[in-house]
Amino acid sequence: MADYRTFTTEDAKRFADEHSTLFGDHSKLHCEEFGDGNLNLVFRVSNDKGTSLIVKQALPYARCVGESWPLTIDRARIEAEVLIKHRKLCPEHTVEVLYHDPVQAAILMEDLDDYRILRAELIAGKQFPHLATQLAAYLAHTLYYTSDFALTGPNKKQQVGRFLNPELCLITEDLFFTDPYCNHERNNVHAEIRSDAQQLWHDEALQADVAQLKVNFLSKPQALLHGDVHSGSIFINDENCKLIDAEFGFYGPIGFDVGSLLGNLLLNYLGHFGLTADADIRQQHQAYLLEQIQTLWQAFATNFQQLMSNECREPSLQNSLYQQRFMQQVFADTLGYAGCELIRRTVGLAHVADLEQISDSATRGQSERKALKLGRELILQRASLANIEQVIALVRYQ
Ligand code: SR1
Ligand code: MG
Repeated sequence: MADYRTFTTEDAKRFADEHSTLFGDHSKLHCEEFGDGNLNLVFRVSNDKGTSLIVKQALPYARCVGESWPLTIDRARIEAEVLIKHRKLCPEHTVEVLYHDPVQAAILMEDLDDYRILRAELIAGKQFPHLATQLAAYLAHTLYYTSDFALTGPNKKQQVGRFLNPELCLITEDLFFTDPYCNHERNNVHAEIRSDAQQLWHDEALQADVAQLKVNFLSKPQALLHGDVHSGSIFINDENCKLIDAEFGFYGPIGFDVGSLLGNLLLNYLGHFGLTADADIRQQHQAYLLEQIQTLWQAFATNFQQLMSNECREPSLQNSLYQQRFMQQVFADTLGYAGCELIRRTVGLAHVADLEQISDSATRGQSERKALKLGRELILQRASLANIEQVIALVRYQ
């Protein structure tokens, strides 16, 4: 930490120039800081010929709160190592890390300047036919090849140790599983839904199930997760999508990554009740989202099952009955974590634009109430919902 200094645009230019040959010898470089995320500085460094790279630097505190919330800069190492590992396992859908400096907590990576952020695109009502199949491939490959099905016991334990990530996990433990279920000062509850939020603080049955999901999160190191698969961590264009921002990565329950994504697609579905006034356009977009949700689970489960059947070298895990049970448990976890994501993005610290951009507060309140209700049902019914079709039916009923 002694030699760490917060980058200026000049530092970011120098860093990009020193660690890449892309710009050539005599390039005049430009740089802007454009990060609007919760935690880090993000610079775009470019030359006159239009070549550009991204420099991301972890600040020693959470940017969205300020220096009163200190945060380890080791998260940049975690992010770089998770992305490098995930890119080896799924190069098509993982951003490329070119260099990582652990002292400056800085990462040099490809600029996805011909991509856009998925959340903004979905809010605008854009549709991407291959979204679910591409994300299912990313999730199945990264999660399968870092699980007990693919790694030996000793290797897996070593990996778990490299990615403990206690400080960032604690953020998730608090923001996902604790704050929304009590009157916490970090929460952000709109006046319109105050009484709905209060019900969460006294809902013992729901809190018991959330406690179970939290314990799973704390103590089920199934695979190396991305750890923050929301639609702001996904860049997309008409052909492809790529995951960025893996600083919350750690060995945790597979359903956490799948469920976070599912939850974000549902938030967009519910947001469109207030974002899109024209009923035909809204229904068409919502039908697209439900189709993608169905495909996401089906393609993820098919990919993962095929990998288990064809590639598993661990004899006891080759048992097909065990594999079926495993997928059923991942499905239940997925639904539970999707439910938690719906609730924490509605009443917790970190909201999403899918709901925040609904301008009329009463209309926004209706979407938020639906998010709380659907989140609750997904959590409570996660073990009794037998398949994704039943989940879709539950969503349609909202
Ligand atoms: C203080 S960090 C708030 C949220 O932003 C990140 O992207 C994670 O989702 C985290 O929960
Ligand atoms: Mg992030």
